[in-house]
This record gives sequence, structure tokens and C-alpha cells, in this order.
Amino acid sequence: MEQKRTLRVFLAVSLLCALANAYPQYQAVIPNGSSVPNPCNTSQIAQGVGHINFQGTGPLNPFGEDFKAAGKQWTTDLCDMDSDGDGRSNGVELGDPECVWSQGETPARTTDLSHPGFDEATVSC
Ligand SMILES: [Ca+2]
Repeated sequence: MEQKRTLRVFLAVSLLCALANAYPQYQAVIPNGSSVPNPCNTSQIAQGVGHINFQGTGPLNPFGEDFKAAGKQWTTDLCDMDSDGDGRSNGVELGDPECVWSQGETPARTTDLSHPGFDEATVSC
């Protein structure tokens, strides 16, 4: 009896964790995908870079829409785009200014990152 209860609690917690981090596998598909600062609190990481909600759920932001249109892959075209219209390409924001990064590699830059889906100067938090 106690084991069934423990299993139920474990499954519920697992489901909540899965929902909170909707698609963490996409973090590995873009450069520095697990290190993009939350534009509303740069001491935190944006868990869902492609979503309006920084935790990674719900509607997509402009970068998420472009990522989806690119087949959910990091392409040269996606890298060159300026999804959030802040004057910096997605590649510059994510540390791949030359658009040469491939999955599994260390990006050219791993610091001074910014969010490709929100213009930090105008985002409302
Ligand atoms: Ca941009």
C-alpha cells in the first residue's frame, strides 16, 4: 500500500517536472541553449528560449516561431535572423556570431549572451 502511494507521488512529481521543462531537449539544439539569461532577471536562466513564458511553456515568442519554421534546427538562416528585432542576429545573441556552431560543440562565445526572442530594452516584465 505504502509503495503504491510512493509510486503515485513519484509519478505526479515527475509529470510536474516534465511540464515545467516542456522541451529541454531543444536547449541542446541551439548554441548556449541552457545558458540564455532571463531578460526579466538576468541572474536566472530562461528555461524555454522559444516561449513567451520563460519557464518554457505556452505560446512561442518570435524566436520560437522562427526556430519552428527552421525545422527545430540551428540553421545558418535562423542564425542570421534577428527574430526579436533588436538589431542583433540570433547568432550574435546566442554566442555564434559567425553561424558556424554545430550541436555538441562549444560556441564561439559563452558569455554576454542575450535572449533572441525578446528585445531586452523593451520587454515588459
Ligand atoms: Ca535579436
